Amino acid sequence: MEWEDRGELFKRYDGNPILKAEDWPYPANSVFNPAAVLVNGETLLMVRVEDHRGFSHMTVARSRNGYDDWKIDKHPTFPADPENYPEEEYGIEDPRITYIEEQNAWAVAYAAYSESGPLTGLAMTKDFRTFDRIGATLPPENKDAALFPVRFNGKWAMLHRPVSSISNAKSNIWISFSPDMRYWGDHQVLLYAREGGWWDANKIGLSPQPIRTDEGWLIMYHGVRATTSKISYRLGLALLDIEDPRKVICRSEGWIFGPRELYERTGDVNDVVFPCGWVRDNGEVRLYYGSADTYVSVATAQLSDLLNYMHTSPKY
Ligand code: BMA
Repeated sequence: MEWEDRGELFKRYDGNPILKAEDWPYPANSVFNPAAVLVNGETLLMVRVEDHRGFSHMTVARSRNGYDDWKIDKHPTFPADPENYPEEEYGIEDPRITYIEEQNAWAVAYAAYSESGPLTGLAMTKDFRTFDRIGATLPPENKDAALFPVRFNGKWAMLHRPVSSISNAKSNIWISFSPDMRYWGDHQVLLYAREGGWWDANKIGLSPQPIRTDEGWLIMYHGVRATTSKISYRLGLALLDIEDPRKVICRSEGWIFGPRELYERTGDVNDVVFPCGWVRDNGEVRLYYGSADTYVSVATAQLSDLLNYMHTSPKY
C-alpha cells in the first residue's frame, strides 16, 4: 500500500479535561488512566487516583451522558490491599474492565506495583462496590492486561505486556489462555513493537479492553517513542480474528491519536495520552484517556470510521 497520511481519527471533546484532582471528594494528586464501561445506561469510569505518597488506587465516577455531572465515590472504591496481597505494596494502577456475560460480572485487570516491580492482577465485581480478587495472574514485569469477554475453545484469553531486562529486547503484546482465569499459560507473542524510526518502535502495550465488531476484535495499543528531548505515548489500532484472537488481521501504520493539546502535553508526565477504556454508544466510540498522567479526557469516533481505516491498513 502507498503511504497516505490520514491523521487523527478521534475528535477531542471541547470540555476536556473532564475530571481533575480538584473535582475529587478527598485529597488526590492526580486522576487519570480510567477504565470505562456502560452500566445500566450510565458511563462508569474506574479512575486511577494517585495520592500524595505517590501510590495509586481506583475510584468510580458515574455520569448519565459520559461528559459531565460526574458522581464520584466519596472514598476509594477499590484500594490496594497490601496486607492480604503483598504484590500491591505500592498501589494498583491502570484498570481495564471487561464484562463477562457468562458470569454476569465484570473482570477488572490492573497493574499491581510490587516490591519486584509491576505485575498483572485480576478482580471480579458484580456491582463496583465489592471486589473479589483472583490476585496476581502473571509475575513482574508485566502490565497492560485485559480479558476478552468470551472463551475460545473453552479457555479465557488475556492480553498483556511482559518486559525483559535485556537492554535491547523489545516489549511486545502477548496473549495467554486460562481454564479458570487463575492459571495462565499457552503464552505467545501477539503483536510486535516495530523498529527504527517508527512511532511504535521498541515498546508497545494494550490500551483499552478489546471491542467485538463484525469484522473482528478491535484493539487499541500505545506506542512509546523516545527522542532526545522526551518520550511520547501515542495510539494505534489492530484487528484480531473473531474466532482465534491469536491471529492479527491488520494493523494501523501511523498513530491515530497522540498528545497535542496543552492538557496532554503538560502535567506530571508530559506528552502522554493513555486510555484504559472505551464505550460503544450506538455507532459512536467514546475513548476515555489519561492526559499527561494528570487528568481524565475524552475523545470520540464513529466505529464505522475506525473499521474503514482498518480496511486501508496493511495486513499483518
Ligand atoms: C506507563 C504506565 C502508565 C503511564 C505511562 C506514562 O508505563 O505506567 O500508567 O500513564 O507510563 O507515564
